[in-house]
Amino acid sequence: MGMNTIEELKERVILIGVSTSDGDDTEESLKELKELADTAGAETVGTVIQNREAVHPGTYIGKGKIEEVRAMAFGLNATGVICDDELSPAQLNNLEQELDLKVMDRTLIILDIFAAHARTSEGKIQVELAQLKYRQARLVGLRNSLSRLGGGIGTRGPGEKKLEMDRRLIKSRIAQLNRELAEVKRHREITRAQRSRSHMPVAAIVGYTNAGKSTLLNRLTGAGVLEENKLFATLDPTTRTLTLDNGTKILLTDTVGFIRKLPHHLVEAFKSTLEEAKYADVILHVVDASNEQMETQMYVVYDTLRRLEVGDKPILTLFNKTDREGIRTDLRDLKADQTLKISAKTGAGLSELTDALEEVLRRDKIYVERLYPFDQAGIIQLIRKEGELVSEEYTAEGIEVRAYVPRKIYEKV
Ligand SMILES: Nc1nc2c(ncn2[C@@H]2O[C@H](COP(=O)(O)OP(=O)(O)OP(=O)(O)O)[C@@H](O)[C@H]2O)c(=O)[nH]1
Ligand SMILES: [Mg+2]
Repeated sequence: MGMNTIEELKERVILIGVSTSDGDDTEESLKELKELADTAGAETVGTVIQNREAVHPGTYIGKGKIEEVRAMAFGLNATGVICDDELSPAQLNNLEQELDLKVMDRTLIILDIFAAHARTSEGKIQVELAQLKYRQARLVGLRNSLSRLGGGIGTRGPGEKKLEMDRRLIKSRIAQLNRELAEVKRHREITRAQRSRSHMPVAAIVGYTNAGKSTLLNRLTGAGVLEENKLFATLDPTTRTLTLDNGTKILLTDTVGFIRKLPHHLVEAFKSTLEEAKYADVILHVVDASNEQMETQMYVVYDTLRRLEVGDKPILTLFNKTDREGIRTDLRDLKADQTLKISAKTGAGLSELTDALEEVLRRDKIYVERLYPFDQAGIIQLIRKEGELVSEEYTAEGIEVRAYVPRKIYEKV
């Protein structure tokens, strides 16, 4: 037994959700919260759902339910509760006092997981910023709640080990992080500009967390990105080159997964990472087709893309994990330009995927058949660089070329 015994104690939590209408997704959302809690290292010992017209503005749940949770916590030896929505500062305070337990919310858990998974300096800045913004408004309630166990969820992060609870310090640290982030953003823009000068098309892999995005990138490019049956295994974008059968080189980017109720602090802080999709030529939307919540998850992905103002782009929806038993046969996505069934794990469907990518990227190109005199071989060089040379044949009259060329060089060829 070391000095850190208390910190290593597994937190025992009760999950609390409020259902505001029959048939809403509170139950599913709580299942997901359980996975989040698990990823954050807490053990779920109980679950409570309150049916209420709206969340209680002062205490999240009503008085009777608070009593129930208190008794339950006593019986189950719970150390804390996690509410399935982001608590207001007042709700956090009040509930902490009423329950006499560590009070956490969904946002705090997600922030904690992000904090544990950030690897790059950009990721770390983004997480710390989001954490501080969350803490800023909740100083009192958090201090009481988090001091109860002397560690654990909510106290992890790339920033100060000790909880930074001084308003002024938080403010100046936020300002400093914002400056660092602006710098990082500038770098990212330079990289993007370089990329677009290289004329390589970009495909962004997006999808709900745990859908198999990293597995797909690894399978296609051998990228070696961490793939794990955990939520938010990947936070930092990884980009790799993929050469399609027709010789086109494209950039594939894997990035942070989406989740329902993604805290707006995180959307704000992770904007430059999440926005990878905004600069892509095509979006690969990975869906876990074995998940019962597939439809909600797809909805959340499209909603997040909308929040990020990712405009109209070709979307290929990839129904993944089809190697599993009992996959539905009616897999559809009306928002996608095309859908495919794949297994990132076994590789099934991936050659169809690269074919589909070739086709999509060809779409804004024009097919040309031309005969060039031998002294115009330079044009063929240009086509090879910017477009897709299907064939070239040397004849007596010159070079016969068949190719797809981007609009912007059409005039020149
Ligand atoms: N059976 C099966 N499992 C898969 C397949 N693709 C991914 N998985 C598993 O699903 C889990 C999540 O995969 P990841 O690639 O880490 O998922 P992700 O979308 O990158 O998740 P985050 O980074 O957390 O957002 C891992 O345990 C994978 O092994 C598949 O085609 N079939
Ligand atoms: Mg991943």
